[in-house]
Amino acid sequence: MHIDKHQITQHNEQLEVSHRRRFMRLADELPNAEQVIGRLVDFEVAIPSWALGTGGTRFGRFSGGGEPRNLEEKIADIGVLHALNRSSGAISLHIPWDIPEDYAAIRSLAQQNGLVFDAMNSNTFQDQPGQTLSYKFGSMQHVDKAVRKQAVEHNIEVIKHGIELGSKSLTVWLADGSSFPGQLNFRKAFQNTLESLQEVYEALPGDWKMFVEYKAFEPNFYSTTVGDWGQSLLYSNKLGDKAYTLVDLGHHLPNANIEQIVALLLMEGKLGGFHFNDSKYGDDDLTTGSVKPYQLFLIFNELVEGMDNRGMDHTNDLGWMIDASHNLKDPLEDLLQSVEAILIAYAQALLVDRVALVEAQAANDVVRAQELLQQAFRTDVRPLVAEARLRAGGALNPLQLFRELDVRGQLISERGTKTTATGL
Ligand code: PSV
Ligand code: MN
Ligand code: MN
Repeated sequence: MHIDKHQITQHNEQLEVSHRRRFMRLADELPNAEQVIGRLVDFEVAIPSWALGTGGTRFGRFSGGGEPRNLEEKIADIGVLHALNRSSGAISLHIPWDIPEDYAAIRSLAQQNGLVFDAMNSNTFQDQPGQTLSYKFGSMQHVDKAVRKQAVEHNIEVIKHGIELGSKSLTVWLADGSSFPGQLNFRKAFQNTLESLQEVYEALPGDWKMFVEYKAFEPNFYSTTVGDWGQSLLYSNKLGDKAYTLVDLGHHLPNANIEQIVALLLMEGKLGGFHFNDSKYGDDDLTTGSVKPYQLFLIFNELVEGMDNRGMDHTNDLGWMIDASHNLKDPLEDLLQSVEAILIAYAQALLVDRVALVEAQAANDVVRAQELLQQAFRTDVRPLVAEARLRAGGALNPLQLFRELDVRGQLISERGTKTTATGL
């Protein structure tokens, strides 16, 4: 399955007149439309290899068919997304779900699809076939040094795959923790984990970053050894300059103020990576922006403010990735929706009148501060996002074109109905 340039051009020609009308009206009202469009054109968010198949729950999985059966097909799927929206030009792999057999062939396939390799993800939360020791009671925290060593070696292996593919970062998410009080000595679990992470850190190339991802609960339900941003920050501070905290939007306790967390991590120069999704309850991994779009905007508001304050490059200085997957929608349509929601929230954050906000804050003008944020949030920026996509060579309406071209139907005829993408 491949999308041709002329299919995109044809689609754009059909929509162009009404798009231009809406775009001109909006651009006319905004002081910085061109600047926002430039930022949107540059923005890229990585797609994880495991989001391309229908996600399951522990109660069942309902495959939609045409799912990618190997790494090559996963790259092809992300190629389709990127051709449509020009903002998904990176893939994040999970080892051992995506072990590349022929590096040169995989690299060249990615290149043909306009993709680079984003963060590599290790997996010590599942036992793999042929593995000697079990992670049932944790990996890097384990009471047995031999299990910890196995986990460290796996992570070093992942780095090696990443070097071959041109990746520049390793994301470590650990399921380590305990499910019952008394099961674990918290301090020893922390120390063991730190020591293991240090060994992995030693193997990190000079130009790589390590992202330490935290999560409040699940699969352990009493304690998690990298359970919140405080613990992640402790690890990354102790590890060194190449280690950063990774924020996954679904990994907090209910009502956590994620925008404040983001602001402080940026202030400390320790925010490294981001996993986008949305949730109502826990780590629901729903489509980004589908449940709490205002929160997503508030997070982007802090990201923009914090990155500008530190002179950071919006596109390259943080690792942006979607980490969502669920049971109901076509996974590719879902990802198109997530990317759109991310770009909308980003564009809205770029519209905030920062000078006026600083003045309102200095004057304790609470009402004015709120108005300024909501003025930006309530602006319908979709024509700006579409214009950026048009200028970058993408489709004015990626989801509509995806359906018009019957991409899923074509994938099903190529791959069949009984497909299971590798992953969770
Ligand atoms: C864990 O819930 C997580 O968010 C981590 O990023 C994993 O690597 C990913 O999901 C895939 O299971
Ligand atoms: Mn995640
Ligand atoms: Mn998660």
